[in-house]
Amino acid sequence: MPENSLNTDQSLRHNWHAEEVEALYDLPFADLMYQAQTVHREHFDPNSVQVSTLLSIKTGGCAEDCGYCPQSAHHESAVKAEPLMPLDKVLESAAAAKATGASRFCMGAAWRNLKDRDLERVANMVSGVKDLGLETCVTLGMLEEHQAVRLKEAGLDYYNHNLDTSPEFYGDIISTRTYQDRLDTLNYVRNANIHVCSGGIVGLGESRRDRAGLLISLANLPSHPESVPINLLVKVEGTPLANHDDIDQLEFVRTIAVARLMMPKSYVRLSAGRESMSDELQAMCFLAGANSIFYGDKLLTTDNPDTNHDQQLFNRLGITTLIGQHSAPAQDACSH
Ligand code: SAM
Ligand code: DTB
Ligand code: SF4
Repeated sequence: MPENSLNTDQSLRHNWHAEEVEALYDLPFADLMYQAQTVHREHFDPNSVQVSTLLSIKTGGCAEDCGYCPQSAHHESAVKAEPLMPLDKVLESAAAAKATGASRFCMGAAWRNLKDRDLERVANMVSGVKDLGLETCVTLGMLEEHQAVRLKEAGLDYYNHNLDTSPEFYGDIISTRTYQDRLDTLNYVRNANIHVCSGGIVGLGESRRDRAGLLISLANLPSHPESVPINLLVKVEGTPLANHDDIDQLEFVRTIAVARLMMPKSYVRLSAGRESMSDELQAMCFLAGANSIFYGDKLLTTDNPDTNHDQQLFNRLGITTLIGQHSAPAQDACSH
């Protein structure tokens, strides 16, 4: 498949149902890992991981009430609201990311939705980052159709917008926008020929059925997202979920493995939460089929493992990062 082609392979399944996905989850751990690793090797180099760098271009003060998020104005976290970052600062940061070898630069804004008054400023950021020779990604909340078209025209490669959890559990976590709102945004992004990055969070207090439900919602989209971030809840003081019980770590690995099996050609990103994971748990996630991470000391507002540590881990595991080059899957998976 040529560089930048979209993930529309019709041989991929879009008709998953709950019982069969739960049956995958129920497999003995070794069998699940074996299946996931086998499928992973059919489509990707198992020793290669794609890395993206994140920058918060508009921090805090968000109108949404997402229960996990330190940037929501509804919660009393230590994050303070800041205005949209000026273009020169964004480009400075992108140039620094490029110098450390990042291939994709992801800009995140704590917005409920993109306002037309900010559209041109963000479009200029996208064009500026693109001109530096980086792949571009933004996550700005809900989009309207014309905004997706404008961002594509500015040079946007990826739009991140997560479904977060199952449709059934969603209302326990977010009340200020609906699941359908999120699906509408993904549809506009796809129609504008922008690569879709969409995943969710594990550890919100959801059941296994909900985790399966999230993966079904993602896999049963008309095309699989090219990139599927699986976040482990980062518990932040002041958010409603700050004192939640930890999820069983093997259940997290199972979720990565099931995502790999259901969306075999998508990049599965071991996303937020790595700071609280041991090297061994991360290694198990890579074995289960995760092949992308965020690289850099910070996510949006919370800590990420430092880059030296990540580099050492990759060295210990014999993993090549796709830093400084476009990722090239082993066979015919869509290119990133
Ligand atoms: N405001 C935009 C939105 O919600 O689409 C973009 C930024 S938002 C921070 C992007 C994603 O980060 C969320 O959808 C959620 O999945 C993830 N996220 C936010 N806070 C998190 C936390 N504490 N732990 C894990 N993931 C988190
Ligand atoms: C995604 O799924 N995870 C990233 C990215 N997309 C934008 C964000 C994680 C945020 C974790 C909490 C924080 O740092 O504020
Ligand atoms: Fe706002 Fe996004 Fe945080 Fe929800 S996840 S509160 S939309 S920044």
